[in-house]
Amino acid sequence: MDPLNEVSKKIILIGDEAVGKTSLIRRLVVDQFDDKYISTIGTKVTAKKIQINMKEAMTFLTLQIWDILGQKGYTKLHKSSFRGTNGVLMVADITRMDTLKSLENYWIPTVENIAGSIPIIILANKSDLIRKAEFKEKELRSFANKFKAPFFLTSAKDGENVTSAFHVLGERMLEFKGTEQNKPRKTRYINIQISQITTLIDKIIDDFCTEYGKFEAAMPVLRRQFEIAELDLNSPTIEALRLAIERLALVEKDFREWETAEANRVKRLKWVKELRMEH
Ligand code: G3D
Ligand code: MG
Repeated sequence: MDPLNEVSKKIILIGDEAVGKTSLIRRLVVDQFDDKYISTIGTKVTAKKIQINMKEAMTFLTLQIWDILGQKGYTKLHKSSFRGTNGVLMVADITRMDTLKSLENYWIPTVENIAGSIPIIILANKSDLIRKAEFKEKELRSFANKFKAPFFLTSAKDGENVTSAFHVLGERMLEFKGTEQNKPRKTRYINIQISQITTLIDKIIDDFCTEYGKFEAAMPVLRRQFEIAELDLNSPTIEALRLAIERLALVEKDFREWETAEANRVKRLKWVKELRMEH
């Protein structure tokens, strides 16, 4: 047994809004369900070390867990976020059938297009609300079989299967050999309605990240400024977006020339104006 077997992998949790992604991360990392931790976790990449015993070898696996920002339609943002991902927890909410459909129609193809066929685990979260369930374990099983993925009924609230789900993903990633040759796959064409404001915010995020240089470093900055501007990516308003643009310009003036930051501010505000005129 090699006690010095240490590996680090990037994983992401994806799925529709409010399925419980942030809560699952919090449950794994701090073993809490309470909201008081929500402001710290979810603003950055969280690291969690787990131990995996396989074939008589023990591996210390550090999971870099990404709580992905934004729901469907943030295509540029997600493209950058999913890059380099080694494994995915695909999360649905057991009380909403549409969240399971979304995995099939949107999230799974989106991940496959960007990261290829990497290990995925399907989670039906909120198992504590089983009485309100819109789908049963049987349906979940046949759904997961289609993607040859393990599945779990989890509850971030009472903790059921949360640790197991992360562990099984860990095992799959350690077994997975495909990374080097793993070419992105073009799967089904995804046809969803995306609001114009979502498309615009996605473009502004991309623009800011380009200015900043490094995506991973730009993300916490964006999250922080969006928080201050009260810009909720899942239900954005024009007012909050304008404020966010002002905030980003202030930040940009710290690392870019004043003229460049100012030109970016004006350019982005113009995009917002054009959006308004189209209505
Ligand atoms: P998201 O990160 O996927 O958007 P959140 O989802 O983790 O923010 O959770 C969305 C809501 O679902 C939260 O409720 C959260 O408390 C609740 N939730 C998450 N996981 C579970 C679970 O396993 N069981 C139950 N009963 N609720 C859960 P609020 O009320 O804060 O919006
Ligand atoms: Mg969240």
